[in-house]
Amino acid sequence: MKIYFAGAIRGGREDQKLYYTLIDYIGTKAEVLTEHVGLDTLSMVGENNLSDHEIFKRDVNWLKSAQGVIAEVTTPSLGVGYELGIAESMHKPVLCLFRNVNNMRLSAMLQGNEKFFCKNYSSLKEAKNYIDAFLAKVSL
Ligand code: 6IA
Repeated sequence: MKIYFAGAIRGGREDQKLYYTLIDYIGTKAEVLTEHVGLDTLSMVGENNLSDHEIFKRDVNWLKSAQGVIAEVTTPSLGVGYELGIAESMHKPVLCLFRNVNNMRLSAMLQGNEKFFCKNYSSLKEAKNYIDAFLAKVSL
């Protein structure tokens, strides 16, 4: 099963270590197409061996080939929001994971979309449980 993991890059790399941990976990159960999102070598500037247009085309093709999308959406990112819109138009199942921090709330455009599985979590264990439930649904 192929999973597209989405997380902020130019939106901010504060949660990079968390992305790495989640990707590592998902990778024990599925193929993660976008492992680079969790790498500490990918800065806010991003990959420099590909043009923005090449990255866009590659990511849209990966979205096409994925069975599902898992996004860590705590750090707001235009790119992640756009990817989720594309995923919806492709009828892909989408899990949005939002960390409970400082009474922040997830955008209504994600939280209010009944086609998305949006989950708030406070611990890694909780996030992993949501991932397990999502992967079980996607693999049916
Ligand atoms: O707006 P953001 O940069 O935060 O968007 C992040 C999302 O877009 C991630 O989920 C990625 O899948 C995708 N994405 C954005 N930029 C890149 C990238 N390099 N490499 C791979 N995926 C990306 C950044 C640009 C580089 C040529 C300098």
